[in-house]
Amino acid sequence: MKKGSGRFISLEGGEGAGKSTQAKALAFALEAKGYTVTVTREPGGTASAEIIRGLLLNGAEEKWHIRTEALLFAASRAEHCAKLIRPALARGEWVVSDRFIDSNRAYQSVNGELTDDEILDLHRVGSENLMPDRTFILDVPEEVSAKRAAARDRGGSDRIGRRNSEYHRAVLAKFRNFAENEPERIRLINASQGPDIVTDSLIESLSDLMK
Ligand code: T5A
Repeated sequence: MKKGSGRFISLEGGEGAGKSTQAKALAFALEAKGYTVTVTREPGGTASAEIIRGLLLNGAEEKWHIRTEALLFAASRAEHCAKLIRPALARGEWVVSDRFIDSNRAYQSVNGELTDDEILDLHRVGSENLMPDRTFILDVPEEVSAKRAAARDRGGSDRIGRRNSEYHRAVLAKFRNFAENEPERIRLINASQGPDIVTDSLIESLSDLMK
């Protein structure tokens, strides 16, 4: 069943905040309301973008310079937007993406080498500035996020997940800052609660887009 026009939702937050869990649960809840939903993720989402994901997330920390890393995330997103997200939206579907541009803005700017404007410039060139209609930052205290990430990874996190706690704390501060500065698009969600309660909060915060 298909209803209304397509909407683009992204889920953001630190490692193990529950984004993948909520992407599936949100899609299920939207489908129950009669929407057709495509669930996807970044980096990745298409066959070629998943190859870039492997390049980015496997291997040693020093494998990529931070500028190369930012470009590769932008390249993966360009593929994802052109081949999966835009076509799905054009068909009138809802798209729920586990991470998108705000992860790029948060993770690749914390060391100060790249500015937010530079990362947004890459997005303008690569993805013609496609922005989500709504972005949820799943906010959990550091200790909860660490526990959930450990349960998920069983000890082996990826190249970026392995960065130290100071780095991840700075990423979380960036996300909270985005929500404060862009309140219309970006909503901070308390994701420490049980999964069903979190999904209910997401659905409630989408009511204006469902009209
Ligand atoms: N990255 C990404 C960048 O640096 N720049 C970019 O531009 C982009 C797009 C890969 C890495 O790439 C970086 C960020 C990352 O370091 P990823 O694969 O999304 O990105 O990495 P993670 O954030 O680590 O991804 P996950 O998607 O695996 O974690 P989630 O989705 O946040 O957590 P989830 O849902 O898998 O849950 C983790 C555990 O917690 C439980 C789950 O059952 C699971 O065991 N859980 C809950 N438990 C209790 N209550 C709840 N509400 C729960 N929700 C989930």
